[in-house]
Amino acid sequence: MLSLALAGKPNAGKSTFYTAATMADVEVGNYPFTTIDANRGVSYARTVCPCQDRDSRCDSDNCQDGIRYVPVDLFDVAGLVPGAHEGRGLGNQFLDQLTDADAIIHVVDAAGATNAEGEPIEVGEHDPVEDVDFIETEMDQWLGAIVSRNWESIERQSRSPDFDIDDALAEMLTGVGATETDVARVLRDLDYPEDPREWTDDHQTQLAADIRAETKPQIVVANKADIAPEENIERLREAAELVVPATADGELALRRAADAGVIDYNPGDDDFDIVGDVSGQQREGLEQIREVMAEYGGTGVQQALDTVVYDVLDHITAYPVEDDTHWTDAQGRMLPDAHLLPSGSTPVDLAYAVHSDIGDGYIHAVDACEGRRISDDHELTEGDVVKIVSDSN
Ligand SMILES: Nc1nc2c(ncn2[C@@H]2O[C@H](COP(=O)(O)OP(=O)(O)OP(=O)(O)O)[C@@H](O)[C@H]2O)c(=O)[nH]1
Ligand SMILES: [Mg+2]
Repeated sequence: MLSLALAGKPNAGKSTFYTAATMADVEVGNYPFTTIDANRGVSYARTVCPCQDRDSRCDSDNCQDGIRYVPVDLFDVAGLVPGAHEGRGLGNQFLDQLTDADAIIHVVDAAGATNAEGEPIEVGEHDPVEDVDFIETEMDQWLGAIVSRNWESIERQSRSPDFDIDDALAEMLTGVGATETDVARVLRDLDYPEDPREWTDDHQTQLAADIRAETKPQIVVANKADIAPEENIERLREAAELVVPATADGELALRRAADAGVIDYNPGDDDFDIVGDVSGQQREGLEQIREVMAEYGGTGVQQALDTVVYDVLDHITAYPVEDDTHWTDAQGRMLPDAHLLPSGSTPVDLAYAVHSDIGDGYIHAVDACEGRRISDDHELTEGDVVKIVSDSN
C-alpha cells in the first residue's frame, strides 16, 4: 500500500489532519510536541468508481454512490523544528520515521499563529513562507549525514578489485528507503568520480539532496485556512510548487457531523447539506466551514490526499474482478477491490498487486469495460476493470 507521511512544525495541525483523514482518535493540543509516538492509520484517495457507468452500484464499503475511496497508509509523526537533524526539538529519530514514506504531506500553519518552534502566538505574527523549505533542508542534511557516515566504509570497499561505485551507493541508499531504480535514476543525472576518495563534500551533499527529491516528493498543506490571512495563502502558493489550502479542523468537524447523521457530506465534496437537528451554535460553526470551502473548493484534506496519490505519485486505480460480465469476485460481490498502481502499470503488475501467486500464475487478462483480451504489456488507465486469468485462480 502507498504510504504517506504528515510532517511539519509542531502545532501545525498534523494530528488534526490525521484524525480527520483516518477517523482514528489521537491527541490534539495547542502546544508543541503533543504527538511523540507516531500514529499510523488508513486514509483514502477519492476517485470515480467504474460502477457509475452501470445500472447498479457496487457492494464495497469503500464506494459511496459511485465515489470510490481507495486505501492508503497515513502516518503522523512528531513535529520537526529547524535543526532537528542535529537533535534539536525532539531530534532526528523522527526523520528516520520518514524513510518508509512514499511522499510527504507538509502541514504548514498558514495562519502564522505559531512560531518556528510551534509555540502559539497571535495570528499573522509568524511568516509561514519561512516554514516551507525547512523539512526538505532537514531531510537533506539528515541524509547527507548518513552518506558521510558511510563514506569511510565505501572507501574501504573501493580497495577491492571488483568494486563498483554505483553498486556501493545503491547498497547504502536502499537502507534509507530508496529503491535500486531511484538510485539508478539519480546517478544517471549526476556527475561524480568513480573513485570515492575523489568525492568532495559537495558531491555527497548533492547526492543526498537528489535522492531526497527523487524518493520524498512533498506537497504543502496550507492549514488553518479558516483563520489565515488570505495574503498568506497567496504567498505560500508562490513559494511552493504544490499548495493545497486546508482546514483540517473543519474537515474533522464535518466528518464527525456526517458520522452523527447531522450532515450529508462525502469527504472531498465542495459543500454539504444539513439534514439533522443542529443547535444555533452548531449551525454557525458549520456555516463558517462552508464559507472556507466555498473559497477553496472544499476543506482541502481530501484534496491534499488525492493530489499526492494521483498527481505527485502519478498513480491510477485498477479494479480486478473474476467475472468480466458482472464485474464480480467469486462471491458475487461487485468491484470488491481497488488497487493503486504507478501509471504505466500492466495487467501483470496488477496480478502481482493482487497476490504474488496470481502474478506467478498469470496467463492473460481481459479488459472488462471493453470485453476484450489485452496484451501483457498493455498500459492500464484510471478506472480499468480487469479480469486476470491465472493458473493459481
Ligand atoms: N483554526 C484552526 N486550528 C487548527 C486547524 N487544524 C488544527 N488546528 C489546531 O492547531 C492545534 C494543533 O493541532 P495538532 O493537530 O495537535 O497539531 P500537530 O501538528 O499534530 O502538533 P504536534 O503533535 O505538537 O507536532 C490544535 O489546537 C488544533 O485544534 C485548522 O484547520 N484551523
Ligand atoms: Mg501531533
